[in-house]
Amino acid sequence: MQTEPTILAHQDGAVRTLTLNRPGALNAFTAEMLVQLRAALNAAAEDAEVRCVLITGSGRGFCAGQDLSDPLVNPQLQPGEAPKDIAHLLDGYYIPLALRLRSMPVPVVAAVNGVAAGAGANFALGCDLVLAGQSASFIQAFSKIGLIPDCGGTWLLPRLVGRARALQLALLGDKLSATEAQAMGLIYRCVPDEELAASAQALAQRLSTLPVKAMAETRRAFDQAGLMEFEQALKMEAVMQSRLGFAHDYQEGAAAFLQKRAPQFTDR
Ligand code: T3D
Repeated sequence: MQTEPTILAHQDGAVRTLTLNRPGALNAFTAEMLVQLRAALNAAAEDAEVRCVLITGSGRGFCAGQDLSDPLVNPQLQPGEAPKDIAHLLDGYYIPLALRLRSMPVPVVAAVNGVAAGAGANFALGCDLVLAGQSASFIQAFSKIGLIPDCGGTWLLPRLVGRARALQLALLGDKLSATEAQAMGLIYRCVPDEELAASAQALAQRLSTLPVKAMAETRRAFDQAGLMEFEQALKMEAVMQSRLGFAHDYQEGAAAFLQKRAPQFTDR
């Protein structure tokens, strides 16, 4: 077992950076790592000092998805041994992780520094803004091992790039470069490798100064509106807007505009 933490946490101002830290296996997820990652996200969510989370990988990869040698999934069965039910892995680890990520009270930026494959790709795509270094890539590796996209892939991919391209990515499982991912609308932006860390940090610092409560509500509204009729979405917007209208950040934002000064947002 790895002695170093599989997730490193670092605070810089109001930004909490979480680094996936199993570089020898391209940061592939083990059960222990999935637990540590969820705990780190929980800790960030509960810490009032954190106004943005930044997730990246150590070494040359972002995350190669599920660690296929992890005893939790290892399909190299001994004679007479029954196959493991993948549902335990998804119910116990990936679903709580994906739900935690998607309900963070602050914006989450992914800085994809290398290959993001399988659940590693879909974990990155579940973040709010995805930046990638030019040499990074995205692979829906599931079809190559006889599985479907998980960690939210079936929901995220068609919404991000449309059904035709989602099927192309999922069925062929080809490596998509960061440049192609940006052109396809799968990610926010591709930047030169040497600029990734600084660009991601600058973006996260900028987000941390903005009204983060409204951002988390925007994510929630987008996720819910996709399942609604237009009129329902309008009504949902009115309910959320009403709540935000009573909050400090709106009062502060509007007052600061009228007083021609910089706003100080504090809601979370
Ligand atoms: O039961 C279930 O599995 C359910 C869970 C599903 C969720 C999923 O995420 S399914 C998808 C799982 N991921 C994959 O299938 C990706 C497997 N990895 C690759 O295809 C390649 O490694 C990459 C395309 C990502 C990168 O290729 P490359 O050539 O840059 O690196 P490499 O040499 O293949 O890998 C470097 C090391 O990382 C290597 O170890 P070694 O030989 O140096 O000791 C390799 O074995 C290890 N590694 C990479 N991916 C994984 C991994 N070890 C365990 N699991 C991995 N997923």
